[in-house]
Amino acid sequence: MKADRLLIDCHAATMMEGGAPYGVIEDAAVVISGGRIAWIGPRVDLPPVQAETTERLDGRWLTPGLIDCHTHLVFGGDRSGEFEQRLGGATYEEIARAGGGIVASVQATRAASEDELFVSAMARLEGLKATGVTTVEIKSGYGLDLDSELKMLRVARRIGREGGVRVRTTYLGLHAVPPEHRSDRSAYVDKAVDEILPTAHAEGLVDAVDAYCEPIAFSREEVSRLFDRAQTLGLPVKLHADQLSNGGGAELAARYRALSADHIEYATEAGIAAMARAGVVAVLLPGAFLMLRETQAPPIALLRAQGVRMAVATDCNPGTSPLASMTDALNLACVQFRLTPEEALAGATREAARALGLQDQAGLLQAGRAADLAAWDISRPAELAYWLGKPMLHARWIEGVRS
Ligand code: DI6
Ligand code: FE
Repeated sequence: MKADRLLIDCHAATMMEGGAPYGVIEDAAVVISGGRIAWIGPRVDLPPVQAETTERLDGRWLTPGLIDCHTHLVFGGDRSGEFEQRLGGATYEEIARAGGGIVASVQATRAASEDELFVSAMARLEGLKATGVTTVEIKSGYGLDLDSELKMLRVARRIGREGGVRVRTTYLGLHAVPPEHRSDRSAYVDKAVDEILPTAHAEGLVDAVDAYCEPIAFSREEVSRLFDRAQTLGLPVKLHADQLSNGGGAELAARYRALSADHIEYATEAGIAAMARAGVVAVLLPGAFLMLRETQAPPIALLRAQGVRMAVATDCNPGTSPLASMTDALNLACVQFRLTPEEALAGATREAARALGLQDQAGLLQAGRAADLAAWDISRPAELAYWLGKPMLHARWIEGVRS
């Protein structure tokens, strides 16, 4: 077999289900050809290969490239002042209702140029890349008018072209009511549904549609209007659901066969059952849980019992989750939500791919998939969820190209 690249002298945590924990192959070999994994298995079974490059990894571990399936990576300004206010006793809801919160980021994002947004997002992206991320989802939602939402989404696409990661974009039009519509929220929903989403979609800027379903944000009825339009356009949906209170978000996500319902701290047993029936992935966001000092963890036992797939993401955003490390997110998911390190790593690979509709392309080390890989200086896969702040990454490959 002819190939571009052969990786040897390594162990692989393939994250394939049904076999060894983490889908481990000890003393593995990986053959890469045309940007895809052409062969992976124990080195003793390796067929004859003529590879242009052979790389010895000195006993390091390979995993699928990590996938951060929920971020708000593009935004102007920062909200460290609100962090200080919260430490002084103010709550997230109080700050939001007083015109701070998301709306503060909207003002800063509208004021920023496309280049400024690109540069500041790239600085945060470095933290994700340094922790093995090869695919990142990026939401809009800090623009909230046509030009600013398009601006955010164009920056996200540019990150996909120039940033050294695979990017999936999400239109998060129903994130907050923008200040100019405070007295007329239904006109804003109309605009998001009838004008902004169709325009952004026509420009090829939208891979999925999201909304923030919460009493401080949008109601189920408002979200349904947006999701109906997304379905008409053939776009998959996701939902910020049941984070701060139970609002039936999990059921709503299930009704629309959403790719994912994210947060879900307050989802009920009925909501989880509906997600299970509809195949909705639960995206767990332990950074927001930490920063808001929440006390009610997502119903992990119910998710396991119902067989709901669990992904883990950073939710990197200026208000509730200034987290730019994917391995730290794994640790927080284990410590706060009691995921096992294997569940957490699956949540940042196989299940995160599913939460983005990429389950046939990424998220596993398997022949036929994109050669998106990470090599790590660790002695066991669980170390990825164990350390906080320790650099462990040796190299990343996207479609077989080392970076
Ligand atoms: N994701 C969000 O979009 C909101 N919370 C969350 O976890 C609000 C983010 C913000 O405050 O800017
Ligand atoms: Fe979010």
